[in-house]
Amino acid sequence: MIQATDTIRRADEVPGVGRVLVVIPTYNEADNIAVIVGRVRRAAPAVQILIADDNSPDGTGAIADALADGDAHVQVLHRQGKQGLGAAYLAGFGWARERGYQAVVEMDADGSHAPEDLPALLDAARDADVVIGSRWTSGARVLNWPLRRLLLSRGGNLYARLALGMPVSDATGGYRVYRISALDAIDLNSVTSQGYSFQVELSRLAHRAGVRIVEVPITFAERERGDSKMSPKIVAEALWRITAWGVRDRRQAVRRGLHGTATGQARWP
Ligand SMILES: Nc1nc2c(ncn2[C@@H]2O[C@H](COP(=O)(O)OP(=O)(O)OP(=O)(O)O)[C@@H](O)[C@H]2O)c(=O)[nH]1
Ligand SMILES: [Mg+2]
Repeated sequence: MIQATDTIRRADEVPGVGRVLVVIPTYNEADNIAVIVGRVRRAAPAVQILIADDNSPDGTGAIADALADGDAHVQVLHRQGKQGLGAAYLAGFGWARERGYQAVVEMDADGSHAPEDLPALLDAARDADVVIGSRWTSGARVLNWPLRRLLLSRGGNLYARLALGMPVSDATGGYRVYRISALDAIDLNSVTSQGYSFQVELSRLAHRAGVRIVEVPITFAERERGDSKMSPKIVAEALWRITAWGVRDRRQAVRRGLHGTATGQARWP
C-alpha cells in the first residue's frame, strides 16, 4: 500500500523540481485550449494544468470545464472578467502556493509556446529558481512572425536590458518556470503590471532578489488560431513602466554610491 502511494506520488513529480503546475491564462481561446492541453499532457505527463479563464465570451471556460471533467490533471480557475494577463498569473501562482506545488510554469494558450519544449525547461529548473524560455538566445527559433513583431520584441528586449541592467536575452518572453521559493523571495504584492510588461516586471524583481535565473532556447511560433490580445495600450504600458523602473533603479544606485551597477547582478549566472 505504501509502495503504491509512493509510486503515484513520484509519477506526479518532476525529478529534481517536485510538483509542477502549468498555468495557462485564457481569454477567447476556444479554438486553442483543447489542442494545447493535449500537447502538454503528452509532452509532460507528470505536470498538472490550471486554466485561468477570465470569463471568455467565446465559451473557453466551458471547454476548459469539459477538459477538467475528463482528466484529473486539468483544473480550471474561473475569474470574473478580463483583468489582464498579469492578474491571471498572480491568481494562478497563489492557487499553486496554497496547494503545495513546488513550481509553476507560464504558458500561452495559443500554441506560441511549444509544450514539446517543456521537458527542457523543467530539466533546467533542477539547477535554477527561474527558467526563461528564450526566443533570442543561441539555438532558439522564431517561426512565422511578421517583421514588425520581430522588431518590437528585439527592440523591447534591448531597451529592457539597457534600462534595467539585466543580462537576460528575453525579458518580455512569457514561457517560464518559477520555483515557488523564488516567488516567495519576490514581493509579488508590489507587482503592478497588467499586460505583458508583467514578464519584464517579474524578470526585474527576480534579478533584484538575486535568485538563480537561466535561459533555455525555445522554438516560438506565431499563433495559428484566434485573435491576439496584444494592443498599442499593452506596448505603451511596457514602455513607460520600463522607463520608470530604469529611472528608479538609477536613482537608488546613485543614493547608494553605486552609480551604474544594478543590485543583485553579481549573482546572475
Ligand atoms: N485570463 C486572461 N488571459 C489573457 C488575458 N489577455 C491575454 N490572455 C491570454 O494570455 C496569453 C497570451 O495572449 P496573446 O494574445 O497570445 O498575446 P501575445 O502572445 O503577447 O500576442 P500574440 O503574439 O499576438 O499572440 C493567451 O493565452 C491569452 O488567451 C486576460 O486578460 N486574461
Ligand atoms: Mg500569443
